[in-house]
Amino acid sequence: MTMMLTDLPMAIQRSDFAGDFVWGVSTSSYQIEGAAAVDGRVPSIWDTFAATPGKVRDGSTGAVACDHYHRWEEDLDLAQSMGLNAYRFSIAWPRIFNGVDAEPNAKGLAFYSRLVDGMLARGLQPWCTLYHWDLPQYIQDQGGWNNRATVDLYLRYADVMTRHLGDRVKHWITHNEPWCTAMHGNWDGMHAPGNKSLPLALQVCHNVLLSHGRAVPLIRANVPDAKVGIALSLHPVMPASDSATDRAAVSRHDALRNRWFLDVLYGRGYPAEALALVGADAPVVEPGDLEAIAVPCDFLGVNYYFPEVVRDAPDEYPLRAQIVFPPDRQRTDFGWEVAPDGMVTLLERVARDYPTGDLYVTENGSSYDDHLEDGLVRDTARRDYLIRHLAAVRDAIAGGGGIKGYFAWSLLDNFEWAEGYLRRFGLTYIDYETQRRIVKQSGEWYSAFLRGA
Ligand code: IFM
Repeated sequence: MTMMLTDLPMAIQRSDFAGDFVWGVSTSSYQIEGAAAVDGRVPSIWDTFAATPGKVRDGSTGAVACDHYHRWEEDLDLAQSMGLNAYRFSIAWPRIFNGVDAEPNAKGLAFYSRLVDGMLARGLQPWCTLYHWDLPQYIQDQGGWNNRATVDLYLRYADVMTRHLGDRVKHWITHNEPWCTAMHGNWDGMHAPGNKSLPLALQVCHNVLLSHGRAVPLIRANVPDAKVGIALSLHPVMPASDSATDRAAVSRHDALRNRWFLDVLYGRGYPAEALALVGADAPVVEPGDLEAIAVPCDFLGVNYYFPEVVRDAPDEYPLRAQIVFPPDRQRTDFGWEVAPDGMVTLLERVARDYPTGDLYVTENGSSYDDHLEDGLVRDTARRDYLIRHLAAVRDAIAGGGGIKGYFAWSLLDNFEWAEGYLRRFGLTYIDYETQRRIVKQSGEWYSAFLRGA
């Protein structure tokens, strides 16, 4: 289905949003930094996973990626030239600690210090994610997130980073998309470390959420004026048909996909509906865990990409529900449905049902098969996706969702996990042969929008 330009809410402008609205882009360490063995960085689970034949579709790794570790000044210049006022990045834990009992690595700390100073010098508010999936391999070798001791290692890492950067970084995100850490990493095995066990995934999920809950007071103690939150990947869930069975399947799917995170973070414990479905596969929860996880935060980050459509599927364990892909939907080249209305539904629902404090869209973006032609990348579809989703944010604000900022995914094309370099999400094209950066038409549009042109 082709979107006509006339269907677009072209009238959208920056002045439709509050003057202090946060306009950013999101990035993550393993996806852009490269320099895998430089300045004392040790392997992460993604180095190991990507080096395993068959795990990443094009056989690639993040060893070089966008070489951002060496080209960060150029990349921050790009972000600044787009007219952004914020920049979301993550720290590579394997650059900071090279062993369980090691002292922090001064070169790793210095890199992030330079990066943050570079943001501030360019008028970019730093938004730091502590964990975006690149767990040090030596921690995985001791059980990774399935081992409760990893929570303590994470707290030590969070302590060091917030002491080191807290004088300049005020916005902290404990984890990016714990669903992916837990479920892709340990249930379907699509991500590192590649396990395939539901009980393992649920225990990992619990330990990750516990590490979040325990880290929040520690971050606040180190950075008194900190704003702390977590970024969840959430999906509105729609029924494949109007049948009562498909609608019941929606509730079951939503219980694990969304409420498993939202309910526990906001003090309701794990949803009874999901607990009944997973039965003995539920995680071990120790006394005090749920209270720790439900620590009040300053904001919630919502990463929105697409709705999930589900149907009743009695044979599917544990949810008796199955995701389907209706053929009549507009989709990106990655096959993800383009549904800005879903973002309105999702943001309004989260704001209505949970005491989240401020909401930020911490990721939103689209992957298309871009081509560099005559020095230009005419990614009209991504530009239109961006316009329509910004209009959706505006509509969700009008509908009562207290959304205070929007971060596009992503500044640069990058290593898209199990898809390697086959998927491009950037507002800027990367020519991986030369590492040349070319701002795409979508990036030019975002820039014009931000400048009020
Ligand atoms: O590239 C990822 C990112 O690391 C986490 N959120 C979704 C993006 C697109 O798949």
